[in-house]
Amino acid sequence: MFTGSQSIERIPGYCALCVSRCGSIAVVENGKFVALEPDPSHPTGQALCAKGRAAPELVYHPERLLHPLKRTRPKGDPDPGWQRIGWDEALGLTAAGLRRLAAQHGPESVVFSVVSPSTSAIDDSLAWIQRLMRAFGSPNLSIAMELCGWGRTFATRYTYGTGMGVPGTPMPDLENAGCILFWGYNPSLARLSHATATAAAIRRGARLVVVDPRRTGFAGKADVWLRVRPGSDGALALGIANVMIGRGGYDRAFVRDWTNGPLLVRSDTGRLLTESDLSPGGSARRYVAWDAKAGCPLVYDPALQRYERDGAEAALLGEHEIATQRGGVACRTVFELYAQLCRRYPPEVVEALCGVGRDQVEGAARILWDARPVAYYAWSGVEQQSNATQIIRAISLLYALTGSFDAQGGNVLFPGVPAANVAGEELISAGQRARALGLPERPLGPSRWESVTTDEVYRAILEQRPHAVRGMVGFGANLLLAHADVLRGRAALTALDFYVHADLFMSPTAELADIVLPVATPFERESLKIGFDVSPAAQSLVQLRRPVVEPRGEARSDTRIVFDLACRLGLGAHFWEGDIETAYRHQLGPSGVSLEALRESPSGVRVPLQTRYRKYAEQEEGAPRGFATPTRKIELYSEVFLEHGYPPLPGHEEPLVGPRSRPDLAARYPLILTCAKHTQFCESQHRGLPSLRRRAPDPEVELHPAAAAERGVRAGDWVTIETPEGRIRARARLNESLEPGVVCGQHGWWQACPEIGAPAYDPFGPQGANFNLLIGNAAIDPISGSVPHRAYLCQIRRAD
Ligand SMILES: Nc1nc2c(c(=O)[nH]1)N[C@H]1C(S)=C(S)[C@@H](COP(=O)(O)OP(=O)(O)OC[C@H]3O[C@@H](n4cnc5c(=O)[nH]c(N)nc54)[C@H](O)[C@@H]3O)O[C@H]1N2
Ligand SMILES: Nc1nc2c(c(=O)[nH]1)N[C@H]1C(S)=C(S)[C@@H](COP(=O)(O)OP(=O)(O)OC[C@H]3O[C@@H](n4cnc5c(=O)[nH]c(N)nc54)[C@H](O)[C@@H]3O)O[C@H]1N2
Ligand code: SF4
Ligand SMILES: [Mo]
Repeated sequence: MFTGSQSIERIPGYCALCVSRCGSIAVVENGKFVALEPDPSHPTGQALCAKGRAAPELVYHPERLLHPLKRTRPKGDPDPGWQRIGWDEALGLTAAGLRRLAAQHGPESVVFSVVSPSTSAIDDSLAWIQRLMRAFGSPNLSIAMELCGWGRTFATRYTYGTGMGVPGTPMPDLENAGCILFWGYNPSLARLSHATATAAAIRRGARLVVVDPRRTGFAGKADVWLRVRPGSDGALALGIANVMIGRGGYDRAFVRDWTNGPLLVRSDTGRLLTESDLSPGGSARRYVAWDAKAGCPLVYDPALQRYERDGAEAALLGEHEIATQRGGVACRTVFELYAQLCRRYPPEVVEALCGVGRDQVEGAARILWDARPVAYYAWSGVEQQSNATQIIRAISLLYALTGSFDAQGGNVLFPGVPAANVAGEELISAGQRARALGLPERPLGPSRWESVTTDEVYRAILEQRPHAVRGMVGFGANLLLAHADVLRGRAALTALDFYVHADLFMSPTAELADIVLPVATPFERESLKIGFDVSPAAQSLVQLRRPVVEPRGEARSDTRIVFDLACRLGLGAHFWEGDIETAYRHQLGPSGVSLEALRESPSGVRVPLQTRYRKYAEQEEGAPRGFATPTRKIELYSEVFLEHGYPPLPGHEEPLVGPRSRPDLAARYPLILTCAKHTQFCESQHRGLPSLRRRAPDPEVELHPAAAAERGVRAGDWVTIETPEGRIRARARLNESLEPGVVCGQHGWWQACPEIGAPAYDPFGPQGANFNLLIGNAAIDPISGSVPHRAYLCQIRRAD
């Protein structure tokens, strides 16, 4: 549009800055990006948050990296001696460095460290980065999986055979839910598109249950808010399940037909009873239930998902002496064992363990049943725990009781627009996959899927265990702000032979690289998005996001960097010889949507999709599809866990750094420390954007007025937070809704905002505010390596 000599352009697209990916319109005046506005015609475009509205400040930020840089002075020197170089030299040096490491130490000696797609626009490029990593031959992706995605992506697979809540897996069907359950999840700040859908659901009468130690926005609106003691969530889930089972308020038919609840467990070995236990010719792959009608064992064949006798009635509860080939063995059904476990958590025990009133436990159990179907989402509150895996299992089992899995209004696998998978799983050999760092210690953990924990990376660099890591390719990821053991992390990154890092800003982590590459913001680069995850309507949208303005300086998209680097590494054949358009065409192939059509419709093209429910019951090759687990049922009981020495049922485990497990520490550090994301900023980013920093100038810690008064602390005072690991400073914010023994901090503070005179913070010392200096990597989840950023012990004092 031209008004006089002014040109105003309104460009549809979406804000890619976080997991919400809100539909938006960029306003460009005379070639300058001046504003980002919501696009209500987009399925995720109802609203934008302050971060999205600050997008122009991000694009034009004076400290953006604009040129490739080369270090000229040794690491550890206070002056890195950054020298500006051209892209050709930067990519050449990078390819040479990586090839040398691959030749001398194997490609597994290079870790690919990537910012989480939940906090950034790396979603644009993640599949291509994974493709590069696999084509290169490294199985070591460091992407904060142990803190952010383990529960949603992998831990739930041990129960449902699928992730829950990440792209390509079931999502809460908020539009149709009768009851919404948010467990350690605060979408009001974390995912705006979920927040608007939840607000709409509440308006039409959906019920809401929130489990959170803090009274978040939705906790304030909930029918039941369960103020759980940090890290005791497993006991709470078992306790709610106990009430549901005790009252018969659960979906008995679903549990009987679609979980492994009816299968018998041998009391002597803990194994599922098999047909081979019963008779010489019996199969070890067929299991045994109890036929309630006939009063005798009943063989179950997981391949056909059928019991041996039609019309038989598998009993859910019960204990039976079974005549095996080697004599009688007492057996109980899985569900009997689960119900017994739950009975150890009656409301009064839950009250004592979790700090949640009995009435509320009962109330939650009632709502989850009466107001079903239940749609749920669990996130950071339960991911960053030393008992994360079993908490997530306990919640998964509770959810199974509701029978809402893949039911309308439950958690539904929405259909997706067909597209080619380009993440390159086929490009890495099984031999290389087996070199993922964490596999020897945690064979069921993230490394099974080529995701490694940061602690594993630090150890492999510093101690060469289980093998040496000498190189790193960083696409964002601010490891030294995002992860525990900060000082060890700094030592590790300093010790790398070769580290290349692509970023928007020179973060404290980037500062330790040999080569730094400038990345374009999402508003300066094109990207293809196939489906927006949160609803069927959102899933049907394919959009080619246009760049709003040209990249500043020499900044390039991560995708461009990946394709160019691939060619330099001799991997061009896997990357369409560097031609991104052809790669997009390949990706879009199965969808039937052309790149031309997408260019013509910048608001996106909708591909009609039909949502089907309860797909587990659909017939496939003569049997119901079932679930992708060993028993083809939802696994309340996990034999896989048993085989690896972990409890097959998710009994409650105390947080490893907590008042109950470490009374010795609790005497000196009497407060329970948790943390939460910041409304104004994503993780360790955005502190330099004036409009955001003005609203939140200082790092804060929330504490109860009573805890504050006891320490002579008033609102706004600077305090120190101290743990056995370290000490930092923050400003006290009083919060009456907390349990008085719980405090809640913030992570990610390092960057200054000179425009408003707001300071930087030392990431490595006690005068700074790097929360993760407070957390160690010693006490972690044995299965996943998750680190307890959400349940630790600390002391707070007034700062002098
Ligand atoms: N504004 C903003 N949005 C973001 C991000 C951001 O940094 N800022 N980050 C993005 C990323 S990477 C992610 S992973 C998502 C995360 O999104 P969320 O998981 O919603 O993030 P949080 O607010 O950190 O944590 C959710 C809640 O967990 C609670 N909590 C703390 N300890 C416990 C506990 O022991 N048990 C339970 N049940 N709850 C607990 C906190 O009080 C908090 O309200 O958000 C994404 N979106
Ligand atoms: N105490 C505590 N620690 C936590 C958490 C917590 O809640 N509490 N949350 C954890 C979680 S859930 C996560 S996901 C991690 C997050 O940790 P990280 O994944 O490291 O995420 P950020 O700190 O948001 O950003 C890291 C860097 O990515 C850069 N960046 C942003 N966008 C892009 C892009 O498009 N391309 C490239 N190349 N770079 C980009 C930013 O400039 C920044 O320097 O932190 C974890 N650490
Ligand atoms: S919630 Fe905010 S930062 Fe995230 S995509 Fe939406 S507007 Fe962007
Ligand atoms: Mo995250």
